[in-house]
This record gives sequence, C-alpha cells and structure tokens, in this order.
Amino acid sequence: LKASMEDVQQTYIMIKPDGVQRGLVGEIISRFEHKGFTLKGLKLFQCPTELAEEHYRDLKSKSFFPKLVKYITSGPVVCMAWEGPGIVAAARKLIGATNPLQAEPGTIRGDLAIQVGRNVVHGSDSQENGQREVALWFKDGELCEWTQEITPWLR
Ligand code: RTP
Repeated sequence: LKASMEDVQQTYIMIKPDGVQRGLVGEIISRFEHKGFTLKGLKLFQCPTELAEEHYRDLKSKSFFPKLVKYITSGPVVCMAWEGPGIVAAARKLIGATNPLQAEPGTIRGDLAIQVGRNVVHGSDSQENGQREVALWFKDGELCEWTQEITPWLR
C-alpha cells in the first residue's frame, strides 16, 4: 500500500518502564508530535500482569515471555493512541528495529537504547493490532476528538 494522506490509521505507542525511568518521555512524545501525527489518548499507567500478558499474547510461547511481562509491569508506562496517515508503518520506522543495536541512528531505539530487553518503546505492528491495542489500553471516554491546525506544507 502506497503511503497516502487519505489512509488515516490509529496506532498504540507505549513508552516502556525504562523510558519513563530514564526521563525520555518528553523526547519520545516529541518525535511523534514533530512528525505531525495527532495525539488522541495519553496516560501514565501501572500495567497489571494480566494486561501485559494479553497485550503480548502472541509471544506467549517465547522463552523471554515471563521476563517481558516482568519488565513491562516493573514500573509505570506511558500509554498513547496516535492517529495519522500511514501511521502504523511510519511509527515503526520512527521507533526502529526491535534490537536497538540494529536500529538505525535517527530512530528512537537507534538513538536511545542498547538492549532488546530494554528497548524503551512499543508500537503496534499492524493496523489490526493498532485498533486492538488502543481498545485494550484505553477505556471509553479516554480518547479525545480534536483537530489540529496543520501547516499547509504538511497537508
Ligand atoms: P514491541 O512489540 O514492543 O513494539 O516490539 P517489536 O514488535 O519490535 O518486537 P516483538 O518481537 O513483538 O517483541 C516484543 C518485545 O519483546 C522484547 N523482546 N525480548 N530476545 C529477547 O530477549 C527479546 N525479544 C523481544 C522486546 O522488548 C520487544 O520489544
């Protein structure tokens, strides 16, 4: 699918506990804000074990699953719903490869992390998961409708 301004999507972005502990919240939010995407939901949240397990249910069989759940529940995370054209793939690009040592410089993980088990941020990997994860982490009424004055060169 070619990227187009009409292809408006939602994605779930989460700053993981290491990102919060290291004081990277502002920096990470800025990357998405500066790109021009629209923030629809935002909260600091202590994730319960059951929710972490549900979020990462596709990884249940992996050897690192228990460690992953422990990591995600080890301290507050910042939950975000973002909207914009082609945002699911674009956000994954901004975030960079899962292993921060393989992530390109200029990406969030490429610039800010060195360990796969401490890779500071999550982004939905498909449109379907974007919808699923936004619904999983946010309750009704926690998302906002608003329009942004977008400068003509971003249209
Ligand atoms: P995320 O879901 O967090 O955005 O990450 P991803 O799609 O880039 O990577 P995925 O394969 O879905 O893995 C989810 C998270 O599990 C941790 N992980 N640890 N070998 C390991 O120890 C290992 N592999 C993956 C990472 O925190 C990864 O982001």
